[in-house]
Amino acid sequence: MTFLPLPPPGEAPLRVMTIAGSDSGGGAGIQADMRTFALLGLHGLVAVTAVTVQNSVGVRGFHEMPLDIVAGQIEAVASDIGLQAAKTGMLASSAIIETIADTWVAQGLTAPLVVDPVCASMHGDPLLHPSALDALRDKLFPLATLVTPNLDEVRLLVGVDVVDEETQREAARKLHGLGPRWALVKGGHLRSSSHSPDLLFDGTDFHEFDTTRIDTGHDHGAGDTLAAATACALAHGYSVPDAVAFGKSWVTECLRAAYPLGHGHGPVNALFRLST
Ligand code: PXL
Repeated sequence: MTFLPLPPPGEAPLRVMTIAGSDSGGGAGIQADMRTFALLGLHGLVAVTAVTVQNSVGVRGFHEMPLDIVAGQIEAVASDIGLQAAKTGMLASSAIIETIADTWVAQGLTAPLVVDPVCASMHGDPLLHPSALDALRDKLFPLATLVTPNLDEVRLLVGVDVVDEETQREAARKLHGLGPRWALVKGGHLRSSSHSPDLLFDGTDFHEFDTTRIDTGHDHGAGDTLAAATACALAHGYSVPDAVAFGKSWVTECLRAAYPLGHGHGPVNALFRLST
């Protein structure tokens, strides 16, 4: 694959912010985002929303950050360092989502924003209070350049059970109707398929991204990594379809290089970049 251009040493790289939760196992969340940012040559900025207590087997619990700390992290870096793109991951509660949306608007931020509407871990452990779905749809989606739900999140957000191409298109239309400029319905959880077809929609045109499924039990952090790499490409000025194509090829290589860890699911592996 081709990577993104690297900044010359001594010159400030483009900045991309993750607004997300910490994963103590280091596989997903902020830790995955920062790995992808760094290995693609961007400078990562962070607003921590929650600290999870988890390992490769599951999420044991999490602690939410106070709202002023969530807002303060965004304000501090936006007003000083500046950012060319951002992505959200685990947001935990409606109050945190509202705080992020209000801060984004108050700071006058116009950078591309990728919203990965994380609802649960791959083990099925909740990472978002069910009561927060309204805030996600009503407050954050209208600010998003791109939303990237998986099929479980699609069901929760727009009530569509994606089982084939037609229902995937219906889901994309409904998601787009909630206000983001683009909606990506990820097909990676269509386990019956030998392909991983993702569908991107801007209200007019559908774009399909079809790659062969990488069959690995070690795909912890895959969604985060796709959204993070897509945000990096958007920071570089890529169009949304080109940025998604880039993000998809990045996560595919990370999946190919995934490794086992602990007794459960290992993470996707952005470190593959160090050996290419
Ligand atoms: O992969 C989604 C995700 C995002 N953020 C955090 C997580 C997970 C999955 O476990 O723990 C913090």
